[in-house]
Amino acid sequence: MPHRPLSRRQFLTRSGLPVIFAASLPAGVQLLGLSAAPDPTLPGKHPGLTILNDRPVNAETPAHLLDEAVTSADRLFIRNNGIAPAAPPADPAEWTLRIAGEAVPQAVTFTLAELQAKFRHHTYQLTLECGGNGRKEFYPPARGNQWSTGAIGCPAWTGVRLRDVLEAAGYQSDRAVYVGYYGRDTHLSGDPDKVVISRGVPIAKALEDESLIAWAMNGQPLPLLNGYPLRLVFGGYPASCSGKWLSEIVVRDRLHDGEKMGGQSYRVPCTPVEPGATVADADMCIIEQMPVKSLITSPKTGATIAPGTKLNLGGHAWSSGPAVTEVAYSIDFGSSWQPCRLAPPVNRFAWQQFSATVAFPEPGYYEVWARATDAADRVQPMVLPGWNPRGYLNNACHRIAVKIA
Ligand SMILES: Nc1nc2c(c(=O)[nH]1)N[C@H]1C(S)=C(S)[C@@H](COP(=O)(O)O)O[C@H]1N2
Ligand SMILES: [Mo]
Repeated sequence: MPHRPLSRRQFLTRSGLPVIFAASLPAGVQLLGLSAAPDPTLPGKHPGLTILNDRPVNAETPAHLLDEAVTSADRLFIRNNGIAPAAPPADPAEWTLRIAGEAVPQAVTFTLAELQAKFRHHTYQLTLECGGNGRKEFYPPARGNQWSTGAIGCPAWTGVRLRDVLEAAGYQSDRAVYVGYYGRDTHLSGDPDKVVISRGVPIAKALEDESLIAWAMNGQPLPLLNGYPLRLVFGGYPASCSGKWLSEIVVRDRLHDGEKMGGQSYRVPCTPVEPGATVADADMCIIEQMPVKSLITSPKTGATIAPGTKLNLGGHAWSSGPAVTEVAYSIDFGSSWQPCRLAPPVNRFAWQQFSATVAFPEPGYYEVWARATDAADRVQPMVLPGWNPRGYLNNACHRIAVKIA
């Protein structure tokens, strides 16, 4: 998706100054800005979020703001491919969700009120991570939002099981292959007939207990920018599968071929390639499971610790279903590793908290690195893993700088 330059009016909202040659700003180039003034706050969002783009809106969360075990709604990142609905629907109870597709003999429509009344409610803490989280580190650079580490969060989601709704719609299990979604956002071109994004998951993933059609985050209605009033949530899969402003689900008898399912979007080379390679669409495979990963959320990078004092290190680790079994930290650039304490997940696809009390031998500059291993014996790489054209799946160890002085 090419990024449009910020319009004159849009930049005015940031600094108060017009950008004189705004029309000449090449697509994708970010303005440096003049001061350290915080970004304007997005509706319902924490002022500390970093805004990467404002059309479409994309904002990530600095690591230290993700310290909570359950991510607050105002701290969850935003990734929009198009223009979000400008205002919430007048009557959210009347919001409709249609279930259709080749493997549904007769399309069925439920209102949100009917979904809430007819099906059992479930709550799970599920990680939502953009497949492009960490893209910023790829070299040669990859096109797209330059996420650092903050396109991740793990709130508690409440809704109904996708499986229960598909069963009530009479889907044909012998024909069902893939589930696709449609949402009520608008294409950047403004063309009402153009679909912004229509991705989905294989039927086996759709039928898992934790696969939700959700209307609440941490017990409150979803924030508008995160899909209010209704969205899908699939933990452990790229967040692009979790459709927002959900209006339709199609149960396909083939691989879903919606917008951004093919080409180079949300796909990686089926076999590793050399950095900078051009890869034909036919040699690209859809990203399914997300890799094992961890994030240090305390202290904030750059912390100063008095000599002789111990550092309380903390953060989260997650994987795509197999639990994280081990998190280790290093203060010597990965030469040696010490174990962290690690909590079990509250449910499958929830992140887990790690902590350690770290001592430093003498004053100076250090980096603390964290590395997670999961029950499938997958280990985070210390440096950037497989380069790919669009910069997906960077699960390299997270690191922070610490000064003992
Ligand atoms: N309708 C719709 N759903 C969408 C998107 C979108 O642009 N439109 N973006 C997807 C992508 S790429 C991501 S990473 C997640 C982000 O969810 P969040 O904005 O709630 O953090 O939503 C997904 N669902
Ligand atoms: Mo994404």
